[in-house]
Amino acid sequence: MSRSNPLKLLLLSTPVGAIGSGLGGGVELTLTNIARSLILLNHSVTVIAPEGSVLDGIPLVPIAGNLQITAQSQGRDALITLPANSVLGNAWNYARQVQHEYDVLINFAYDWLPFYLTPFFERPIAHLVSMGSLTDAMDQIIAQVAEQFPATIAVHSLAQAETFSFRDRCFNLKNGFDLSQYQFNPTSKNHLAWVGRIAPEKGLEDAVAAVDQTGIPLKIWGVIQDEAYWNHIQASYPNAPLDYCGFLSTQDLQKALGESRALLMTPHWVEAFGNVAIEALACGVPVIAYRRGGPAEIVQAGKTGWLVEPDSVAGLVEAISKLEQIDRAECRQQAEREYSLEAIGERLEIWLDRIVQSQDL
Ligand code: HBI
Repeated sequence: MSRSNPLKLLLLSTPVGAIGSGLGGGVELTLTNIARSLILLNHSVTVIAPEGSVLDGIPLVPIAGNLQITAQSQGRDALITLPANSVLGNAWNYARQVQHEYDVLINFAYDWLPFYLTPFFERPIAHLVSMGSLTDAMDQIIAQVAEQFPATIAVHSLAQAETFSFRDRCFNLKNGFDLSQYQFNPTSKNHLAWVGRIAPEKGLEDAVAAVDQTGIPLKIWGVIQDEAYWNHIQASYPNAPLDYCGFLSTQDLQKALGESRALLMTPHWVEAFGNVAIEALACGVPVIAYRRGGPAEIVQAGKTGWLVEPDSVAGLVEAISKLEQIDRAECRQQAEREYSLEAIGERLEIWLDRIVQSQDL
């Protein structure tokens, strides 16, 4: 579906890491997929990102300077900080100079500056907020933009929007993936999967406790972000059948993940979306997830996986025993129906049209 009047779009990435470094987390994949989706719709797309970023076939403006520290490592009362010669400041100074070459700017940074600068720009800025509420200063500045520029704030799930006071002014973009990168696997080997940063908010210990009871091997992929936490889990469950498989590229991960009986998602925080849930579904892998945050809005209980009482290991064990009720082809079909580049493309068109129209008034 291509639109009548294509837009010239400038996408500004996260300042916490170069695209392809893994430092940027989920938003690296999100930005790449949204850029691809917009190009499929005939828009012209340019991306601004920290130097060293890699983005095949999409015009990229590298920005030098010092990376931003991550927002989730701050407390609720964290001060707004910028390093000297910040990538964030340099990126938005560049954007100010070139803004008239574009129709809409799209901000992917979960940082104070882009929101503060929005009223000073002569071109509309659309903001894709990548996490739930984390700090008072961010909540306040995003609320101000949501108030002054209705329709410009997008989120990945209703649960994420619920964490903010401006929940009713959030457009639910969900997410979208290039599903041609994911191979449907109709059969599985006898192991379960867990994918994500190994850190306390991700709740890996619950998945380990569940397989310690069921005896089904658990393959684990992801960066060990908190070594002490990982060592504590291993010490607590010395006999659990665990297999740590490292941090893989999308291509290698989807191949290995696709052989799993199911993906276990055990977040202890409100996961804004849960990209790995879609990656699993795209490979035909059912998802067993706590009924919490983004994954609870993705999994269709009894059809593409099971939803479990949050923090209930017994619930995880019970869901694992019901996996044969799930048809793996249904999992792939849900990914294609709701989370393909075409599907998010339709949502992007609605979001951008509303912003362009509110400008014309
Ligand atoms: N922290 N300060 C800051 N800015 C971001 O853009 C940011 C972040 N932490 C995590 C993050 N982005 C991405 O990993 C999101 O996908 C969650």
